Amino acid sequence: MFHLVKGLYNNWNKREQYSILILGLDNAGKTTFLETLKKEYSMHSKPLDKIAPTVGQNVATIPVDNNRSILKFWDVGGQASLRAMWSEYYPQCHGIIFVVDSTDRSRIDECSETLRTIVMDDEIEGIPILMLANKQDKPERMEVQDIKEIFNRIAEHMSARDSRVLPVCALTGEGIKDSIEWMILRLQRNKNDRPPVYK
Ligand code: G3D
Ligand code: MG
Repeated sequence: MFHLVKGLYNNWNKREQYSILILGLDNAGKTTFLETLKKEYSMHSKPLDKIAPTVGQNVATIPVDNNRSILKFWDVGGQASLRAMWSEYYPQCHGIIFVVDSTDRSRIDECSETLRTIVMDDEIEGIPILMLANKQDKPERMEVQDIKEIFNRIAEHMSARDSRVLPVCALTGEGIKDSIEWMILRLQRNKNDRPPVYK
C-alpha cells in the first residue's frame, strides 16, 4: 500500500522538463546571460566578473512557472571549433536562445551565417528560436531594428516556427525575465510536437 501511494505521489509530483540551448558566437554574453538568469530566479550564481571563456559546457536547471516546470539550460561554448558540436544537442532540445553581441559589427555577417546554419538544420524543425540582442547598455550598440531585419531575412527560411528578437542586457538582467516568459509560453504550446521529459 505504501509503495502504491508513494508511486502515485511521485507521478503526481512529476514536473515537465524542457532543454534549452544557449547558442551564439564566443563573447556574445551567453555565460553572463545564464549566470544572470540563475540570479533572477534566486539560484546561486557566479560573480559576473569571474566568468572565463567557456571551454566545455555550463548547465543550469531552473524551476519556473511556480515550480510547475523545469528549464534545463545548456551553454555550450561558441568558438568556431565548438560550433560543429552544437547539432549533437538538437534532437533533445526544446528551444534555442541565440545570443548576439549588439556591439560586434565586425562579426555580424559571421553571426547571421551561424544562425542560418542553425535554422537550416532539419533537427530543429518546429522549435522556438529566441534571438537576444545583448549588450543594449552599450552606447555603440546596433539598433534592435537593424538586428531584427537581419534576423527576419533568415527567418524567411523557416516554416511557421515561433521566433522573436528581443533586446536584453545580460549584465544587468534587463529584459531577461521577459525573454524567458516568451520561451515558456512557446515550449508549452509546442508540447505535443516535442514532449518534455517528466522528472
Ligand atoms: P560568451 O559566454 O558568449 O563567450 P561571456 O560571453 O558571457 O563570457 O561574456 C563576454 C564578455 O561580454 C564579458 O566581458 C561580459 O562581461 C560581457 N557582457 C556580457 N553581457 C553583457 C552586457 O549585457 N553588457 C555589457 N556591457 N557587457 C556584457 P569581459 O570583459 O569579462 O570579457
Ligand atoms: Mg561562455
